[in-house]
Amino acid sequence: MHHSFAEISTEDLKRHAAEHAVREIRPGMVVGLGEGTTARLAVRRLAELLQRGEMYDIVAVASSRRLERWARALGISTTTLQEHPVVDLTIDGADEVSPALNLIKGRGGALLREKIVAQASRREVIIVDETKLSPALGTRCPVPVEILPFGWRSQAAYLESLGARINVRRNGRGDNRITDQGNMIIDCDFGVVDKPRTLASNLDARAGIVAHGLFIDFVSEIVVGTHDGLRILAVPQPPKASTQLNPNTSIKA
Ligand code: A5P
Repeated sequence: MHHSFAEISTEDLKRHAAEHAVREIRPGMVVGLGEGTTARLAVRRLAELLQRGEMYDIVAVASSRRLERWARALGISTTTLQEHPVVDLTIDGADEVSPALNLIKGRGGALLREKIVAQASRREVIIVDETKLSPALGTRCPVPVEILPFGWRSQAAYLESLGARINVRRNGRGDNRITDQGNMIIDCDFGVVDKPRTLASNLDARAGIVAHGLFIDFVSEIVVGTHDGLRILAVPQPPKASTQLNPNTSIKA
């Protein structure tokens, strides 16, 4: 069926990207699943294919407890990284995508598990609609930072010293949002992040900061739903941050 451009909603753009990514799943795979409305469209699609018998013999690693429950309810067999430490293909969303194909993630609050799953994945396929593309990280959204509740005000001060305007994330009841790990999230508005690698290493180096939403060198492929059709942005080199056990060697997965 032909749609005029005006009829295509953001939801449709997300769905096109999600369906494209799901086509890359093969029987026998361990599949990583991310949080967010776009990634959930992929989960729903995968469940449909399984139900119809058009897909079989896959197990999924979910990157949040809530998502795991939901995937199981849809009939997807779930597993853990304990049982399957290497994931064949992960499909996840993103909040912002830079021209270098680096990401900000974590609006859904699952950034740490999403990063652990991405790091364990042979391929990390990111699905977004075109509104997520930005000229530089930090243009569209703040950088979520997951911190241990212990001494959190000292992390808040550290984040401010790096130039962030901070916002402790709260839930609907106005309480601090608590992650699956029992930690807090501080949304950090750094403005446009000129040096994402430097910022990432400053955050990685700080005890008490458990994770941050800058995903640098994690991506294999980005599927973008646009009004002109799908755009596939592929990373020529395999991502450095994933599946290598020793970053100083180049182990082939
Ligand atoms: C989840 O923690 C995030 O990293 C998501 O990938 C992000 O929030 C994308 O969500 P939407 O697909 O709903 O925009």
